[in-house]
Amino acid sequence: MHGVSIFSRAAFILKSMSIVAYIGLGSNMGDKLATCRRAIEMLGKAGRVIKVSSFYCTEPIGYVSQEDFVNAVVEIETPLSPTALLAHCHVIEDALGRSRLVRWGPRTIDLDILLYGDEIISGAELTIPHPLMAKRAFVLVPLSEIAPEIVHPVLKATVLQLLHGLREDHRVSLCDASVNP
Ligand code: A4P
Ligand code: MG
Repeated sequence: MHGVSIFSRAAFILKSMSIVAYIGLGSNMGDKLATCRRAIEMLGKAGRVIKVSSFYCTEPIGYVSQEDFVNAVVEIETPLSPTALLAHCHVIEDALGRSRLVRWGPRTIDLDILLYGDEIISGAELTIPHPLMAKRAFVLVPLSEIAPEIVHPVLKATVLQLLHGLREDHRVSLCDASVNP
């Protein structure tokens, strides 16, 4: 009985220390949908996955001679610090065969921490909010599906407002789950 109460107290403390974070997923090599699904399963080890957006098929931005991407966003409640969460993301990327040959180039999976509560972090290894999130439809479309009213802590605008203010028109469409894009 005593053990149970210690356990539930520890669970309560962990939960009260948890932060809600948003992680963007992108894949444009191999079985993109399956890789994204596997990455989401593995994110379950970093906390409690609360929401997952639809999968979107998106035109590549930055380095354009590559295949279309599958992009999605996950909401996770995590007891991990931002750097520990980033390290967990790198472990998942490595396990799913990510190599880093070209910046913005093809990848089996890319995990970006978009938001971590309302924290603002500006370091050599980690910048939160993700510096380019507000300029990218492939992030804002899935993010607005699961968290339209979340406020960007630097820009002080909701995700929906950022999406409506977006000037780029790169293609972002729902993936047809029956095919591997
Ligand atoms: N890093 C700093 N802040 C963060 C953060 N908030 N989340 C550092 C994750 N990582 C962060 O990342 C390089 C370094 O960024 C990491 O070591 C980490 O310490 P990377 O994943 O190795 O390289 P990358 O992804 O090629 O570079 P970067 O700058 O993260 O590019 P993005 O922003 O991820 O863009 N087009 C479409 N349609 N869909 C896409 O998903 N993705 C990219 C890559 C380009 N075009 C795309 C897509
Ligand atoms: Mg990245």
